[in-house]
Amino acid sequence: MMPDSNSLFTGEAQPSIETLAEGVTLLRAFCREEAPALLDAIATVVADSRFRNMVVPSGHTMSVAMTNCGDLGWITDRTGYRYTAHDPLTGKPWPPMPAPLLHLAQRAAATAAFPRFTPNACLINRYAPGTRLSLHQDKNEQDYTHPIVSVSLGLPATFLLGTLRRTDTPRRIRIEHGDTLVWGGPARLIYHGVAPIAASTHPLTGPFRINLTFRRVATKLS
Ligand SMILES: O=C(O)CCC(=O)C(=O)O
Ligand SMILES: [Mn+2]
Repeated sequence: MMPDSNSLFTGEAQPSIETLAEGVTLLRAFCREEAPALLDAIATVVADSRFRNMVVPSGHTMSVAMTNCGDLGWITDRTGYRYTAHDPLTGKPWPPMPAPLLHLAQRAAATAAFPRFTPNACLINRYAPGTRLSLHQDKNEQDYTHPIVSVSLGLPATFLLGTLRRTDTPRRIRIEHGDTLVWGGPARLIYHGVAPIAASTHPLTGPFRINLTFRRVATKLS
């Protein structure tokens, strides 16, 4: 990646690669330059499958608004968490994964030493100020050989980086626009979450943080 000369003047972080734990890599500013194109691609997805607040099995409505692109999309409703090929709101297949998103995910995974990542699902999360995601594992994929690639755009967040044990206190990692986090291998099933987002405005996303979570889901789900 070219050094970002503007960042010398704006105080933005320089691109860097940081190993946070075995199998967990933080790629700072990895997609900051291409963020406008990524957001354009996300807008095309959202035009067909809009953001919605899903209900978890307990009946609670999630504060984070979500949609998906790719062959499969993650959903939750009163009956549980799962992947589906169709958007339950439209009855149509989820929008295809736009090429700039797929290529970004594959570049990020390769940079983090996962060279053969072929995501078939991308969950798109939209956080307004005050919204949060409680500590969880990504474990509905039924294939843990591929990593998770998590791309953050817009408002900053505090990512809660746990371990394989739910009871361990998570580390608090500040994540900014363009940062990309990859976890896999021995870290594939780590607990993680997002602390409540602070109120602010971002030039590209306004009052939101947008997160893309790329996954490889087993296609023969039991
Ligand atoms: O927004 C984030 O940084 C994490 C999202 C996440 O963990 C998920 O969608 O499963
Ligand atoms: Mn997750």
